[in-house]
Amino acid sequence: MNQAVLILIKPDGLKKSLTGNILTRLSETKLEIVAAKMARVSRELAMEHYKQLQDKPFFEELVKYLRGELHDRMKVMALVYWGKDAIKKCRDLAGATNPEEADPTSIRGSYGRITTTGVYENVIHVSSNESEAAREIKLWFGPDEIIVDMYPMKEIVEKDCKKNVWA
Ligand code: DAT
Ligand code: MG
Repeated sequence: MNQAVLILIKPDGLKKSLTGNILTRLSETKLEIVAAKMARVSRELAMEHYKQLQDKPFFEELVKYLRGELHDRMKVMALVYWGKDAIKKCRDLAGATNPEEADPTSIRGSYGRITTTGVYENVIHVSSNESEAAREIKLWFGPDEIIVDMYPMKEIVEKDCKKNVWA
């Protein structure tokens, strides 16, 4: 069964110039990339993304980390990978949440670290299951940004909606 999974290259991954290395590692999965963009991360988006963890003592630092406040770049690279067992394949390559415990050949084991203030800088986010993937992908992408139809959508007509076009 084809699955979709959200991958975020987090601000530490971008700052360390790891985008190419990470995409190369992920290409080992032979999955298809069906959406990709650079995204600014508002505080609301970061809090919504990690809402399951809102009661954890590290939540505030985690939100700052995802926003890029710890790496002076307020952006992440967001991608959707699509294919058979996509979640397990990507999570196996990513490695354990704690980068010091992750298999050293995994992405997090190779490139992650725990800061002296206790932030797990683990380079990438990978959705943990199908329902989380659906929630996260709909949070980060609109239907027109994904090149396969994976979730139900509807057409709406927005009146007097302002948007930027090329001048
Ligand atoms: P994962 O990212 O492997 O799905 P998660 O969803 O449990 O792990 O946690 C989300 C992020 O929160 C994780 O990538 C890093 C951070 N985190 C988790 N546990 C932590 C801890 N004990 N201390 C600091 N940060 C933690
Ligand atoms: Mg998770």
